This record gives sequence, structure tokens and C-alpha cells, in this order.
Amino acid sequence: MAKKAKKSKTKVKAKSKAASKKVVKLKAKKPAATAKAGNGLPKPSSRPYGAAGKALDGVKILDFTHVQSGPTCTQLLAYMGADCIKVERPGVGDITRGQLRDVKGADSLYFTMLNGNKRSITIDSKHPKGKEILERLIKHCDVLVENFAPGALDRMGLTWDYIHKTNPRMIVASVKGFGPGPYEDCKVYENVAQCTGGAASTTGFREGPPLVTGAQIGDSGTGLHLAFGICAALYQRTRTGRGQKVFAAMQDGVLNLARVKLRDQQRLAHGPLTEYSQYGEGIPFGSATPRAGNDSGGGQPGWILKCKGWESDPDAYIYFITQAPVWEAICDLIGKPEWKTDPDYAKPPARLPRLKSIFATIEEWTKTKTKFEVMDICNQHDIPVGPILSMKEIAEEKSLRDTGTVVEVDHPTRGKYLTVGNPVKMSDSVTEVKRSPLLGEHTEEILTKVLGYSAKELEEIKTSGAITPPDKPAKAEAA
Ligand code: CAO
Repeated sequence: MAKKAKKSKTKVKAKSKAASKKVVKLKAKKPAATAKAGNGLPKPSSRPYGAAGKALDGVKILDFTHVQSGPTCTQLLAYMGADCIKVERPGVGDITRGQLRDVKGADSLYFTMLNGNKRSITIDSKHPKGKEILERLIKHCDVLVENFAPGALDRMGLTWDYIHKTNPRMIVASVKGFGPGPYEDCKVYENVAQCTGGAASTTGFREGPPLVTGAQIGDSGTGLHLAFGICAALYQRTRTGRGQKVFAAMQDGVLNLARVKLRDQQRLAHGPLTEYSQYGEGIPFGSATPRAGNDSGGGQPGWILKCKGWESDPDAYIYFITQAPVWEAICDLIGKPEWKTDPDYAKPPARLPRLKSIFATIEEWTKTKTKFEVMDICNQHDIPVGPILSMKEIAEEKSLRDTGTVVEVDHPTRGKYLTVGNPVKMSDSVTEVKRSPLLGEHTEEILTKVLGYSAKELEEIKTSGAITPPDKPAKAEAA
């Protein structure tokens, strides 16, 4: 590739020389000479967009993940085209296969929704033959992704030194609960991360306890961070030729998502947080960022308001933002045109101590309309609002189906189920969402077609106990 780049540079140079007399000025101004040379990139494909393969075609992932954080990461990479080979313990597999089961005998939605587009191989990583198979996989793959408890990978004998020696190009990506420090050896689940990453202390109502959120910012959020790190490491490898460790701590991932609250912590040193309704209510601030209920975090006052049907429908609510530029339109809509000129309401600072009663007045209006009617009316005036969509409504939302964000897939033992497709849409890498694999569905295929074991060797492996459950299989925990 380097040679090609050199060639094309020479061509550009020769051409420029020939044309230099006529276009001296143009040439001097045009940085396009380097762009023309392509920076060493291949010629732009002439295939139609979406027909030139997928972003991560050719990337091979040794997927040693389980539960949620790791599988989220590898599912995203698989959506982008990576070949994800999920290694699972014979007879048990990822513990989530059996957790929160809704269909008897079938893999749970917990598992199926986090492991689409992957292949499954069962290997006992502590069995000598299993270790040999893993060594071949390490040589074959580009990235090993794991989210075992701290030290578990080392206990399997898969230390960084061993992996790096076996395949210096391998990227080893890990999720752990905490980075180096006092808690580095702790096992961590979602809500532990939400609490230690600063999200829980800033979520909920001031007068109530800290709250966790339903969005899995600790697990799926960290998986997303890890996927980003892996893609960057793959790109860096094209220059260095070597792999590296990629590490994402769940505490760090949550803090990254809660960064605006650390912003507010520092602002506290310079005075009260005026956009928090606590300020308008005259309640003094303490030493740490408080919980702000449904206050908008962006400096424009907002709140969740009841809509028509709220008495019986727990989701008949809308988020309403009283954005300053559309204040006059809001006043007209809610039948308070006098507020446009009233000095107590006309300007944002004057409204701050009255936000509670302002939202109560707006709510009298929203209660007369469904959340979708409020949305339609407000959108005509550029008033930012967001109906509270239930999961039922999201599951049935046509536009989300049309974009591939919500996808129905068929599964041999559980039948049809909904999953979340790729939330990132790319014009030249189109995601096809495929069902999750059955436990060990691809064991033979991977051993023979990917790792090159002969039929005789396959038989030996089968009887060795490295890919089959022990006589008394460990039971998958039911949660
Ligand atoms: N063959 C043989 N053994 C295997 C195996 C295989 N294919 N796959 C896993 N194992 C073994 C591990 O080697 C480990 O054994 P040791 O304890 O002897 O080292 C054992 O299975 C259990 O692994 P674990 O400790 O990772 O699993 P756990 O259920 O006890 O803990 C969790 C789960 C999530 C708390 C822990 O893995 C963890 O803290 N991970 C990092 C943070 C994280 O990702 N948390 C998010 C989880 S999603 O909410």
C-alpha cells in the first residue's frame, strides 16, 4: 500500500509540474494535492453506497464476554461486520441464557437481545485441550474482548504477556467495575456503577433518596465506550502493527455520561445553580450537586407535565421545555398572553422564582390534550417537548421499525422477538440484524473451518471433554 501511495504522489507531482506554468496561483492555493494522493488510501470505491461491505468486515473478535456490558460491545462490533466468535462454558454458556426466562427451555431475551450476529463455540477454558483451542483462536483473531471478574482471565492463563507473545497484533479489551485503586478487585453490576459513577446521587427528587435509572448506563454505556476504544485501537494498529490493552471501567463510563453534574459541582463554588428549581424555590444549596428531579440540565427550565388520561395511564405525560425564544408562543398557547409583557414573567430571570406555578399553569393546558396532541401543537411553534413513550409504544412505533432501530428476528427455539438494532446508522455499512446463536451452535464449524482441525482431531476434541459439559453439568442460575 505504501508503494502505491508513493506512485500516486509522483504522478500528481509530474502532472502539477506540466501544468505549473498555467495554474501557478491555483496550485499554490490548493491543498487538494495531498487529498488527490489519497493519503495512502485506496481509490474511492465505485460500488453503490451500502454495497461495499461493512465497516468492520475482516475483523475477528474472540468474544469472551458475558452478562451485559461486554456483550453490548461485541454485538455493536458484530453489527458493524466483525466476525464475533463467542466462547462459552460447555453446558452452561453465558449465565444470562437462563436468567429472566420467559419461554421455557429457550434462551432468555436478556441473552438474545445482547448476542445477535455472533457465533457461539463452547470451550472449557481451564481444560488443557480447551487451552490449546484458545491458543489457535488467539492467533486467528484481532481482538479479545472480556468482562470477567478482575483476575479471572489471568487465572485461565490468558495473561497479557501470554496473549501478546502468542499474537502481538491482538487487542485485548476489558470492562471492569473500577480502574486501578481501592476498588479494583470488586465485582460490579449495573447499579453499583450507577451509584459509584455519580449518576445516582444526582438522580431523583431532592427530598427523596438517590435513584438509579432504567437506562443501563453502567453496562451498555460502558460496552459502548469499550467499542469506541477497540475501533480506535484497530485504527492505530494499521500504523503500529501491534495490539494494545483497551480498558473501560464502569465507574468511568458512568461518570463520562454524568459529566454535566461534575460541571455543576464546580459551578457551586461560584454561587447557586440558578437553572435548578431549588434556586427559584429559595432552598439553599449544600456542598454537592443536588438531585434535580425533572429539571432540565441544559439551562432551559423544563418539567414533566400531566396530559389527558394521566389518571389511568402512567405514561400520559410530556416533557415541556420553556425555552426562552419561544416563550411568547407558549404564553399564547396556554391562554396567558398577558405574561408576554408582565415584568414578573416576560424575562427568564423573572420567571425563575415562579417556575413551579408556571409549570402548574402550563399543565392545566397539557391536561386537556393527549401527549401526542401537545407534541403536534408545540412542534408547530418550535416549542421543544417530548412525550413520555412507554416501552409498549416504542415497540409498536413504525418509524423505529422502518429505520431498523427496533427489529423483529426469528429464533429456532423461542420464535419471533424484538431486539434493538444498530443505533448508529452508516451510509456505507448497512446493518443486518441476525438472531443470537444457540449454545455451541458453531463449535464444529469454527473448529474445522476457522481453526483448521481435521475430522480426526475433531473427534478427539469431542471426547476430550474440552467442548462438552462435564458429566454433572453446572446449573445455569435462574435469576
Ligand atoms: N470455561 C471455564 N471457565 C470459565 C469459562 C469457560 N469458558 N468462562 C468463564 N469461566 C470461569 C471464570 O474463569 C471464572 O472462574 P474463576 O473465578 O475460577 O477465575 C468463573 O467462570 C466466573 O467468572 P466471573 O467471576 O467473571 O463471573 P461471576 O458470575 O462470578 O461475576 C460479574 C460476574 C459480572 C460480577 C464479574 O464478571 C465482573 O465483575 N465483571 C466485570 C464487570 C462487569 O462487566 N460487570 C457487568 C456485568 S453486567 O451487569
